[in-house]
Amino acid sequence: MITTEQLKETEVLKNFLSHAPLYPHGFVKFQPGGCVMPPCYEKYHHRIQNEFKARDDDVWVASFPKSGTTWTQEMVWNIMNNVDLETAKSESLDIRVPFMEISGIIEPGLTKVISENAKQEKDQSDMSGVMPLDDSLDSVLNLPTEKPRVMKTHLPVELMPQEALTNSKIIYVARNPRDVVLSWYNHWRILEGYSGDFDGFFDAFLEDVGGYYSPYFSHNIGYWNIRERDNVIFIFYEDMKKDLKSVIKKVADFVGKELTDSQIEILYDHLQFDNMKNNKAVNKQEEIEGLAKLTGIKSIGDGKFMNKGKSGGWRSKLTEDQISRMQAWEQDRQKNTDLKFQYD
Ligand code: PPS
Repeated sequence: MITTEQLKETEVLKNFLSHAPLYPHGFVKFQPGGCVMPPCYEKYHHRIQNEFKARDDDVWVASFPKSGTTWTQEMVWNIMNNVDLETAKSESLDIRVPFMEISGIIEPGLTKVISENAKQEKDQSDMSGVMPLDDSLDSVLNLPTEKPRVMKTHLPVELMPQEALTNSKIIYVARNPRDVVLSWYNHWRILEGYSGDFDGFFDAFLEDVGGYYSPYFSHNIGYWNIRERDNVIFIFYEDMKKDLKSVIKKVADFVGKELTDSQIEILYDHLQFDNMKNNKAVNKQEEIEGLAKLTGIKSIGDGKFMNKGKSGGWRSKLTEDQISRMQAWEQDRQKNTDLKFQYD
């Protein structure tokens, strides 16, 4: 049974929310687990619990945001679909691998603005890249039954449909928190119109209230603790950077697909950062532009969704003080786990 709890109104939280125009009602904590979400999520949570039914062959890509989800989605969809690059390049990833709960984290007022503006949009092509926002759960429920569904979620284990955690294949991708916080800040600037500076955002991240799906560590540790189940695999962004072919093989093996050497070569090339950055089926450029048009929220800064695509960027971006605060935070949050990250 899920309950919600108010967050402590600290200066750090107030500062964060004062720069987050899409969340006028702030955030609450969902218990058990303590996941930070907008209050409107509660209703969607119940819908997911009641309406979602796992299918025998379901496959999930799960993660804390900014951990390499899109990269993993594209890898997994291609593994599941015989490296069908023709479809992969022509159909948006958001349609092929829908994000189950996205509608639930959009405030109802904004959903209304989005759908009214969408109705007024005469040129339907402007909408082509936008993910199904008005009812993302439906887009998952309506995926054809002829082939396995591949779905995206950022839900922590406590909020996932429990039968999915036991019956479905789950590929969890994790990335070190120092690069995640930088990528997350860029995300909030370009997608949420976040107008605050990085320092305040960083403080909120360390206080475990830096945006929905926080806290970072309990999210990662929740999946880490179930990684030995036969239906779960835990992979790292940094390993994908270092040796993508091995990760492709490992994941293919996990989902029971055999790829030829030539398919692995083709997929490896397709998944390179520059190729994904220039591929409009996955780079989210149309989504960001479409969303800005529909919500009236403007991106701040000139960041891109496919922004840097590197490991270790934190070394030149975080101050010495931020690095030592982050290390202390990591040590504290990792006291009772053997989960370790790679930082370069
Ligand atoms: S989201 O919004 O949570 O789904 O974002 P997510 O996809 O998890 O993370 C986005 C970051 O992943 C980087 N990315 C890649 N890195 C390397 N190679 C490839 N092919 C690739 N594709 C996506 C993307 O650039 C974001 O990281 P940053 O550091 O912001 O560049």
